[in-house]
Amino acid sequence: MKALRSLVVLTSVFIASCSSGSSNTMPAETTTTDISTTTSTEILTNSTETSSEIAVDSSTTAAKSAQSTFTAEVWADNWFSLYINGKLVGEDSVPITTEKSFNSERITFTASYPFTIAMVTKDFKQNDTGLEYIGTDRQQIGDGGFVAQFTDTSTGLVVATTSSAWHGLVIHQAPLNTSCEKSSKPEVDCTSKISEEPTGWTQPTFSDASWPAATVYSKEAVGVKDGYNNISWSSNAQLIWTSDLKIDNTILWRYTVKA
Ligand SMILES: [Ca+2]
Ligand SMILES: [Ca+2]
Repeated sequence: MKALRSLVVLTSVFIASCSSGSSNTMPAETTTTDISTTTSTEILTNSTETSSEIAVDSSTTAAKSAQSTFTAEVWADNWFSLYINGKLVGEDSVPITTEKSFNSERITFTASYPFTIAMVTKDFKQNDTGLEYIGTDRQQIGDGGFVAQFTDTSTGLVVATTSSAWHGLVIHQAPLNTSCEKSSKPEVDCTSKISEEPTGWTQPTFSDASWPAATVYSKEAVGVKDGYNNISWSSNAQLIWTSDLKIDNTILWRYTVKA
């Protein structure tokens, strides 16, 4: 059997009660499907449950009737989470603690136009040195990269893709001194720059104007593999990261899909 398809999640929905009483939340369903074809049994047995709460951002009946269902398809080296209008709608089913993780995911959510996509992407690192395979002959600085596309299921059209129009903020950068890569004491020798997530950064109202634009990379530069090949990518869906594939390890991303 070539394709290992595991339906990972089917979730539930919470109806949040609003203290103001003036806005409504509506139940929605989020499905995350692990579509990796890696031969790792780790993936086969992996199972996660994601609960999400998807808010309808308007209190009007008219806006609610304009809700559409979207499918997000994502391949990340190595991990991601996805927020729509400030609400978590899904995340990579293979934890970031897994060294080799190149699965892809499909996540379904509902929203109305315009909506704000926010994502966290993480390149695997063993610890704050930014290195992987520490203490082995493969000890190195790993690299990142990811691609995503969003399809409006009512039309079948891809309405958003990763590109240089996305803005990204690095919050974990290591090692700053890449000369520590082969150190026998990287925890002592490697330096890092680690920041908190800005308050409210997933919200539509947050301004990312000061965040740098994404850098686009080739498939070869990122080294796409495994789950990447299970998705039929739009020609507009570009592999992105910050300006440094190696030392920028955790990045916050934002992109708004226009009405
Ligand atoms: Ca990596
Ligand atoms: Ca890295």
